[in-house]
Amino acid sequence: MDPASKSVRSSGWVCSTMPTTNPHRSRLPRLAGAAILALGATFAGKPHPAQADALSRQGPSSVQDEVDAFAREWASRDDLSGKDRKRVEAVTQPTQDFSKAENFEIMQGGAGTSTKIVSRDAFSHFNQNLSFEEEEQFKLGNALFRKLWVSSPASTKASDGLGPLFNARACQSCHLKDGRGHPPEGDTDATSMFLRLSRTASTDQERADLENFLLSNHPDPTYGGQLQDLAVPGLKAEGHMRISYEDEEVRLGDGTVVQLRKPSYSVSDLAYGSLHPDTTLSPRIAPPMIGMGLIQAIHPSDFLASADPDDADGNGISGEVSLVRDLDGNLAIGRFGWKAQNPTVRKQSAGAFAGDIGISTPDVPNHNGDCTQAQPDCLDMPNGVEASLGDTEAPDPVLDLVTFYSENLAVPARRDVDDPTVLAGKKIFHDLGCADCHRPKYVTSRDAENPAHRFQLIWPYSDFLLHDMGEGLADGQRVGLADGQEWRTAPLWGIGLTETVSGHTFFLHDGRARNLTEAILWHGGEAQPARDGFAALEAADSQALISFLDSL
Ligand code: HEC
Ligand code: HEC
Ligand SMILES: [Ca+2]
Ligand SMILES: [Ca+2]
Repeated sequence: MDPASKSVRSSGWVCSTMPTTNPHRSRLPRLAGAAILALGATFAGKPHPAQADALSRQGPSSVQDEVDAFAREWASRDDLSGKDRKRVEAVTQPTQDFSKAENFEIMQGGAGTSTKIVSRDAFSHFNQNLSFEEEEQFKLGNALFRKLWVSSPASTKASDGLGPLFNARACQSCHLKDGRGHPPEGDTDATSMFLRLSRTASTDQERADLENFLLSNHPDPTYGGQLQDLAVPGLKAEGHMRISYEDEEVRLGDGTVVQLRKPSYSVSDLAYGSLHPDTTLSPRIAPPMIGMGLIQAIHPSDFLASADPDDADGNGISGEVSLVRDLDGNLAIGRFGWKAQNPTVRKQSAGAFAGDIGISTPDVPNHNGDCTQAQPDCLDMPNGVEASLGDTEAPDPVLDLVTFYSENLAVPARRDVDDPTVLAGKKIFHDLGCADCHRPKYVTSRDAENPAHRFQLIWPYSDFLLHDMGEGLADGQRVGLADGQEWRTAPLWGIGLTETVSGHTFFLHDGRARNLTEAILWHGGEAQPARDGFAALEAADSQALISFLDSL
């Protein structure tokens, strides 16, 4: 069956007489297609040659022109006819009626939403509107996502090349059950979490590279962009992440006292000397894997339209679009990662192969991952290239399949959408201003690469913009346009199934929050008024808000 027609028919929202493809399909393929080739530019600590080229063609003085041209190019929903545009505007307006569930709200991931019985596998189903051939691709991708890479040389030629430095041997080790990671418990390794390393720019050239979006940050000169706590036999791991927590008491409006644990991070057992004095540590847990292809299918103009970097509307919220470059040197919107530093699932995945597992792919072809020039033993370790298969450790189609898998994990259906407590909580969510950042709904682009992701009404509860979240959540690390206090609004779909899927309820970028209440109480900066509103609620109202989140 033609996947396009299938997706139209099974979507409740889309009227079946509508054409699914836009006659003017011109722009998104460039963004999604070219950006697909994007490279983990930070690994080498230098701009990729293609990006440097793009810059020398244009000259650094034109970067503002380039940003302006990008904004003009994506000023409106060019994928929609005038009539469609009106319809989309109407359906994505925030609701005013909290007496009943909204139409199609239950199918929060559009036609691909998984309606399977809730279980530990709730995040592991494929989008329900994939074609049969695509289901097969998804399954192959799943096997590669779970595959344990081994060190070279090995008898299993197609599976070696691990490291030499690495954090885990498989994607699945961190994204267990396609769910979220958690901080290490006790002295165990930081399996589903790691530290990103980055230092401030120290020369004019380095500052210019940041301003021109050629790099998102400057890695530590010795340890690179990430601390790997594991290494292949014969090589020393870089060191270990240490966390210590300090309790802080917060008294809520209803008199309850909540203990928040404030983490501090350090590294121990550094095997290659000290870190650069300006290097900062940014802890990150692995986010859940659902709905990523749909996020990728949101039209760029939707991000630009909700951005308000100078807070022109005076609501205290100044979301900023994360701009990054793709491999061709073109600007693209950063959507993935806790600081929205990656434009595509493919780039994020190639970066994970390189930095987290130490496996080269056609997009990030160096075989020794995050080894730096200051780690010559690491550079000298054998690699896992098998010439008969290709010239990287994971030659095509490994990255294609893993990317396809990562793009097509279905968002689970909502539960209890018309429960009166959930509806009351939903109203509180809107009244407190949570929805100002956690934007409920979008209709994805008709130009999305995969027909299954086109023109879907989706409910990720995020504007995917960067927000200053205050000192409490700050990591002090700049990544692209995100400064040390800024984070991407975390999407909330599926959040109520965290315990079911992952067996824990650790939230936020470093898993410091032990439940949803703590996660909200950590909000500061632009979200301070919303947080204070929450803290002042009567017990029944805060319980209703939590019930709403649990139904997502
Ligand atoms: C060592 C743990 C670890 C491994 C292994 C790992 N990831 Fe991740 N993953 C993370 C973390 C941490 C993040 C958040 C990164 C950030 O914000 O900098 C992430 C983010 C992502 C995202 C973006 C999620 C979002 O919500 O924006 C995708 C997609 C992803 N990983 C795919 C993969 C794939 C594919 C692999 C295997 C090639 C993989 N990951 C291996 C830890 C891991
Ligand atoms: C100014 C924008 C903003 C507002 C307003 C806001 N949030 Fe957030 N929210 C964020 C950002 C950014 C994060 C990610 C922060 C981090 O991980 O450090 C986040 C994270 C969360 C998380 C944890 C998600 C996860 O995956 O770990 C929850 C739950 C949450 N917000 C709920 C709420 C609720 C409820 C409200 C209203 C009381 C609210 N937020 C208001 C921006 C906002
Ligand atoms: Ca390798
Ligand atoms: Ca490293």
